[in-house]
Amino acid sequence: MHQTIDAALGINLLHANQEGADHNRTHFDEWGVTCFNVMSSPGAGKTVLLEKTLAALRDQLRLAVIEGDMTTELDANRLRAYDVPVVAINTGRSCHLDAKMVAGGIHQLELCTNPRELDLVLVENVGNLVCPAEFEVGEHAKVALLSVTEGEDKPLKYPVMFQAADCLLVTKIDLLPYLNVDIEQIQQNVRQLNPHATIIPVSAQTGIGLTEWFEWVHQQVTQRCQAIVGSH
Ligand SMILES: Nc1nc2c(ncn2[C@@H]2O[C@H](COP(=O)(O)OP(=O)(O)OP(=O)(O)O)[C@@H](O)[C@H]2O)c(=O)[nH]1
Ligand SMILES: [Mg+2]
Repeated sequence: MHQTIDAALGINLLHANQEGADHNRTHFDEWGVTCFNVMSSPGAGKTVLLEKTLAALRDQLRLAVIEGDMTTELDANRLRAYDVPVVAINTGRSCHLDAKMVAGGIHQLELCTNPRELDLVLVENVGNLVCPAEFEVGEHAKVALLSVTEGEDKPLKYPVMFQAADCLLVTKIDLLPYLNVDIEQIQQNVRQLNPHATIIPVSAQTGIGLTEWFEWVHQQVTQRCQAIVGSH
């Protein structure tokens, strides 16, 4: 009985969240802005990747960040150094961002910039390998990171994020010489769950793979612009 009530509550929660996510996406679409939801377990390298991305692309694309963390503005402050609009959301006890929180972030963004002048909003989700993938926030693409230090089995044990990802970055590959981990096996395990994801091995430390990532970002933004022009 309790299980039935819990399941129904869960479905209602996800349904309400989905409506909020669709609402956020409608705003992004009206403004001609692409939005990525960047997700991983804690410490896989999301903020370092965003730092590299802001540094490399801020002269080519108009960027903004919505930064989700349970507490503190530590990551948000790291990103503010790149002179792009950064909004911090503290989720308190919640282990993921939801659509309502991101709607609040979007309104804060509107106070500090004209969203119609942006090309891309990067949402860094709370570090967690499970829950963020269940709650859409209005993104056009999901970007998941898995660091090589986490092991080959993680996609199979925690499949939801890997099934949903449009792009998977296998991070910290500079550490491979020091680990007993098979990067081919990581990629095969992801492929088994999600044959269509773009998989890019990267190291933010050495820069390997970052050019491919930047090209993927550009491609997504261009595709969205063309879709908007086509719909008018
Ligand atoms: N060796 C190596 N270390 C990295 C790389 N990328 C990130 N790191 C390190 O990994 C640690 C965590 O990086 P963050 O970017 O803060 O990770 P995060 O995913 O944003 O972490 P949370 O926001 O707490 O979930 C830091 O000490 C980084 O310097 C990389 O490519 N190679
Ligand atoms: Mg971070």
